[in-house]
Amino acid sequence: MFPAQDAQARVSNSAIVVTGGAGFIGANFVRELLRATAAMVVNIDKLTYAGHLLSLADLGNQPRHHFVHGDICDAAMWRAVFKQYAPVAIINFAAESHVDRSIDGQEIFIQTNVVGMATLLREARDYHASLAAEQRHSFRLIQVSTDEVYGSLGPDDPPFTETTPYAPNSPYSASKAAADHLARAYFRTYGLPVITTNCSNNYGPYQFPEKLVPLVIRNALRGQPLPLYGDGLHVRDWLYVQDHCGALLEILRRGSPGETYNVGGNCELTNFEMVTRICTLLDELAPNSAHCPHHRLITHVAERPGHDRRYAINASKLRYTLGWSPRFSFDEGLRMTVKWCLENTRWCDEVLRGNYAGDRLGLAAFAAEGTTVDF
Ligand code: TDX
Repeated sequence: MFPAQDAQARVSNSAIVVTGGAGFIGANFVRELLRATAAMVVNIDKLTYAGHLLSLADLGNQPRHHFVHGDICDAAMWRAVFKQYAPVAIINFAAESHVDRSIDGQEIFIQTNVVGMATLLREARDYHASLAAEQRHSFRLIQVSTDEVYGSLGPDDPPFTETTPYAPNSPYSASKAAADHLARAYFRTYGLPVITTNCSNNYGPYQFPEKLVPLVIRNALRGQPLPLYGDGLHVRDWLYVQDHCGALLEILRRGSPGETYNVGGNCELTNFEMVTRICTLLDELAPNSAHCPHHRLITHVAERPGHDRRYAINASKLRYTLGWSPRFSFDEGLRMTVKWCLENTRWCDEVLRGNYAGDRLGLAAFAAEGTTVDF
């Protein structure tokens, strides 16, 4: 545990770097930092298909938010950022994250998730070594990872803990596992104060509509099939994104270097149950939809290769050491998410107008016309 004033300095008026802050969880976390701290937020994002400035549009006049269009693989960029901002912490969300895309092609996953992390670690190590003792002591690098690195659970297995061995099954999760191992090695070898977090499936505002929840909402409103891979009985453990962000802030403030923390919602649902709940909410919140009852659109499609059967997170370490627990129930979180999607169809149209190349069932129509956004 570190002195309280160090933790305070990390989240007061100093600069905190967020990578991938134009993506789903990153954009939510940037807002959480701006809301809950006095820190300057330096948001580095490459703006790939999954990162969009529209997700940050309401922060346009916020003087504590600095956007840097950059790639975490770019060592020169890191040196310039360290020189200009002298950050007290880095939270790394920058990653390729969609399993289906990693099955179609691994290269960008290895590049961003592994080479990018290796570059960030090496540059952060050199920066950290250059700091005065006090700043060196309080600096943090948080690697935001996933429960998928632990592999797949059987129906009666206990949830993943921080000591569950890594057993990734997709090119995506293998690339995240590699990055997490590098992070661990940098703590052990160089004393870089890295903390790794492994979170379960998130849902909420600004999630790119290739993931299950926003994809189902969008397809349902358009009368398109709601694709369930295989038998639809795969289990995920769902957490509202703002609760994930709250956990990360707590870990940034009081987490111990070299530790890993599991983050989860203690909310296991089969994909079929999740999709059915979304359909029921849509029936209620969009009663004029021509496609009520929406559950009739559920369609079983081909299985995802290597599809993990079940994820479940044991988050008791975070609860007992840092006192974190989710604020939102699943019902509250899902209702807010469906409402947000109903009120933000323009955001959805617009982010899908990028170089989106999804070709699985229900995705081709995403290339449809959208509206022009003044940004
Ligand atoms: O069309 C679909 N049909 C379907 O049945 C899609 C897109 C998904 N699914 C299934 C696959 C999964 O069992 O729904 C479940 C959730 O799928 P995704 O939203 O693709 O998430 P998942 O594969 O579980 O991985 C997610 O959680 C962990 C994120 O994408 C990862 O980035 C995160 O690390």
